Amino acid sequence: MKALKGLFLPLLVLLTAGWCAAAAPIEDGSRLWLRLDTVDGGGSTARISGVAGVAMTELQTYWQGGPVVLRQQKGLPREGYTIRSQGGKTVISAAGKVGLFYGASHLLRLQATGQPCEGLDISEAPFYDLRILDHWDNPNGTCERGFAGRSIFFDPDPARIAMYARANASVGINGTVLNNVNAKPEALSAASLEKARSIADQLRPYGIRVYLSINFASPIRLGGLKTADPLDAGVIRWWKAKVDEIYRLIPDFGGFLVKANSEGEPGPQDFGRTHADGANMLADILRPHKGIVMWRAFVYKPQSSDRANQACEEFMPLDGRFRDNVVIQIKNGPVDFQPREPYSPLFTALRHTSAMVEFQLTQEYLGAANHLVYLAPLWQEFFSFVPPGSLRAMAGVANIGDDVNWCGHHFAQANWYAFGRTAWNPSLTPEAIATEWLAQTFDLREASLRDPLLGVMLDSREAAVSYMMPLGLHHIFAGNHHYGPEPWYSPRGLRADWTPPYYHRADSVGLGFDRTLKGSANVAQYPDSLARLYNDIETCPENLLAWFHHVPWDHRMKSGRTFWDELCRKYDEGVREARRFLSVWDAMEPCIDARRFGEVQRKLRIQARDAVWWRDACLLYFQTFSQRPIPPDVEHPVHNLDEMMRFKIRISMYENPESGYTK
Ligand code: BDP
Repeated sequence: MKALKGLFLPLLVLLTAGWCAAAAPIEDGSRLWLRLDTVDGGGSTARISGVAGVAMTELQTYWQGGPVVLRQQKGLPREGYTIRSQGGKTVISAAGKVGLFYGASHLLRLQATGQPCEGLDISEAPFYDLRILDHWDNPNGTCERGFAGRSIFFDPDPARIAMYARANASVGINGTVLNNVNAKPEALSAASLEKARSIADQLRPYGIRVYLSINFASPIRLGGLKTADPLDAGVIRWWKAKVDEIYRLIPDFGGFLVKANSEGEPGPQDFGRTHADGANMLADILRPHKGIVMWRAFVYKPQSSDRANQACEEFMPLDGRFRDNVVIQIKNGPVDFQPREPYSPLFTALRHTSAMVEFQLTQEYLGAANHLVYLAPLWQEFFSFVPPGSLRAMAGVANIGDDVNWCGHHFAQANWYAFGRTAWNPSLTPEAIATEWLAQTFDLREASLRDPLLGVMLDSREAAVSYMMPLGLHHIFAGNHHYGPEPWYSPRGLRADWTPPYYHRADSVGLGFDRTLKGSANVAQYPDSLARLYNDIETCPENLLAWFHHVPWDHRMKSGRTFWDELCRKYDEGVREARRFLSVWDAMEPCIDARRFGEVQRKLRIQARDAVWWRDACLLYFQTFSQRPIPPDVEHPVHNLDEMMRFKIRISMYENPESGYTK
């Protein structure tokens, strides 16, 4: 079926390409999905009436239709809105100005996606109160795991910040953490706070609140105190003064994000206290200002038990001991933003503590800004295990930088867009969101033109899993920068859990991490029905097999093939998919403006080459353990293992690799 798709869809696009708008003007992607032409101001002023503010400006600038009335109305949900067609007018009502902007954005989206703008009777309210982007931006302007240039907050350009605000609000994002979770104490210096104030002032009209990541040792490293013990009176006084200072500058400041006792960052445990002691101290100080604490559960120690077990081990004894303005921020999976992980069992284990999910939009483990990977299907998979209603909020690690097109890859913008839309309404399907995005971003409204590309987006995450780490494999990335395969990476002296062999455990018997009751017992952290399912190699979903089991090379898969043969086939399938994506895109050339077409094509070529690199490196390396041939119907490696092992990309965690393996 896939092969057929590969053959016919590009052909279909070619045949229908005649319907594309004639040679679209060059675009650089800087307008994101907000590409409506501006209308001439004069006539529109009269057409848009009612409450003045950003909603009115937005409509005056972009709305092409008939009269719109903006109305403030009590009794509607805080950020919700209604849109009704009444007597030849469109009436947008909301409790406040932000709701009006959301309503205006909805109306403009209908226009931009070519949907009817008459006979409207729409009523919307966000699913989550908090829909927040976490920027991993450093005081020196670099972005940790950022692949789209430098921080937009470093030397903020007001026009750029205004566009950032509009873009976020257009999809309902209402919070932003300005700095890296690996926070420097100077994030709270007077100069940084002044900068945060200025950004907060620019974001406020669009309903976006500002938050900061803090370094738990700030009282020592910034305040000159001897301790940062959360129960120490002097420390509490220091934090209180700091919080008061922040709220004097930013009266609607949202609160703190805290990475504590994790990967070398300081935390309450350094002073013999618990995560709850640390979080509650801050929460009590923030409470009078209505601020919150997002306390991360991303904790693991070297040389102790299975890394996947550790968040539950640390946080379950504290369940119910956190203040109600503390939310535990948990990565979707128990290890670290891998192409596929089961959900983190902490979500279903916590009973008396608020939790929020942290997704990663920036593609640290998904080909950086070089690979097209649409993430909404990954989020949907997560929500099929963790009901959206069991969470208090949704956070996404931003993929935004000062690159002209914001995200490095034009299609990475779709992940920013989809994040906002999903946080607004988690029941929107990945397909519906991508359809909206393609119509707005590339003017692809015609199903025959859009659908092949929509298919690429929807299949892209599974393809990346296939060419990188299928069947439950995980964390076999190159060291440090995490771009490309290095399943053999194991420098002497490095903590084991920072090396791929810790995760894949390849040996002559098989491949994968035994997390069953006979192994690390990670399965026991899941609800009983799932624990049983995962514990048994015969019932464990095959896409998580090597996550939960050390799978014998000759284990029979549902297809009847051995595990080794299936692994080879999956890797190869991923390569074929990546090539198909390129051919679908190539056929779109008549429909896409030249600049964006060329830029995406260049990236898709890198992706297809990288897929081969992944397949060859992993299969050749694992073959040294399996000692089995690569099946004849699978494309054989074009590289050899020595070549692959010698190849190193030398980049830091702050840049996008120019290209992958090119030989
Ligand atoms: C890992 C990243 C690292 C982050 C860390 C975190 O490699 O750069 O600081 O997660 O989320 O994925 O704290």
